[in-house]
Amino acid sequence: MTRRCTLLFLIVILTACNTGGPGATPATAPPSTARATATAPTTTPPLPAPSPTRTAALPTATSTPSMPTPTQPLPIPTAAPTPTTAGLPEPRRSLVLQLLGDGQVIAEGVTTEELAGYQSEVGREPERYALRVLVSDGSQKAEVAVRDPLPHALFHHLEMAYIRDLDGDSRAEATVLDFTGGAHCCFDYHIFASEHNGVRERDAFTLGNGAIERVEDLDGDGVSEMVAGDDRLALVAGLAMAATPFLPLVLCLQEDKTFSDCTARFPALVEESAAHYEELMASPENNELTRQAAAVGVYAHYARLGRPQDGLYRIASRCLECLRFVEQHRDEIGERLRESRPMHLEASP
Ligand SMILES: [Ca+2]
Ligand SMILES: [Ca+2]
Repeated sequence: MTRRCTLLFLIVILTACNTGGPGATPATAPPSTARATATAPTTTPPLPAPSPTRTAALPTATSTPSMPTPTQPLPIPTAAPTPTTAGLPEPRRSLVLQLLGDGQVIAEGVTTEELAGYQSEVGREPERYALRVLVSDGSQKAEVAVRDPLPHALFHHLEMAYIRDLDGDSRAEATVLDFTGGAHCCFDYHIFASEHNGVRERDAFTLGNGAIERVEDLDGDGVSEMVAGDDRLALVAGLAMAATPFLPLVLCLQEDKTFSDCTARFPALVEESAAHYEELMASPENNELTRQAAAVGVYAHYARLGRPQDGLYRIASRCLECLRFVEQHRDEIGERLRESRPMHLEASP
């Protein structure tokens, strides 16, 4: 009875093998070579991939630039770039400068340097021409109001200075620099954000001779600050422009999404900058003018922190002649310190 059962069982198995029935494949484990070929496509795509693409690319060999592109991108997607683009779709921001003649776009570029060829023509009949500066996020555009009229505006230098998140929502804003040179020197900034209703200008300000040096979250609250140069002491006390001490200026985002001076919240940064001027002031190798200018810097830094006496004490202990100079111009320095930065410009409509 049991022998007949075993025989029947064997017959069933044999017929299953011959017909290649559904139970056959999982039951009979594939030979090691077969397993290797079967698993190859899933486990080792990077290995066989380069050679097939190389041969596949051969027919298009006439277009030589396409050759390196298909072979190179293969390893790249497995690296860092893919996860970053997998997040929120980040707008593709760019700057577009259009020169209009009688209302029509006659030239387009990214910088005024690219439109330089039209300067003399525009200079002859400026009223016929207009410069349109646009910030694009890939789908929407907004206009940047350039302060100077033509033909002077063609001598500006416009660039996308920063594409950084300025309000902590993980989406970058575009900070456009309009370096005006000439009449209203020099560093104008326009900040644009992509919002539900298009690209909007959030703030526009000028820093005079001071530029934004970096964008960084100084206090770790998740929102970046802008660290700029503060030129409020330019030519103070009869000092030459080159000798003018620059103060640090920190700009913080306000509730209304504009930026305002919050330097006093970062005393360490101000003291670090003051130390630089203190060194210049104390060094006997420097001439009298340099030391006096540096002393103005030392005083102004501490005055900005609400501790003018600290500044005077430091000057007195390292350069007594400098103290006399600062005392002599203290009112004028004080007046400059009461100025406000940044100077806001009228935002674009
Ligand atoms: Ca943002
Ligand atoms: Ca911050």
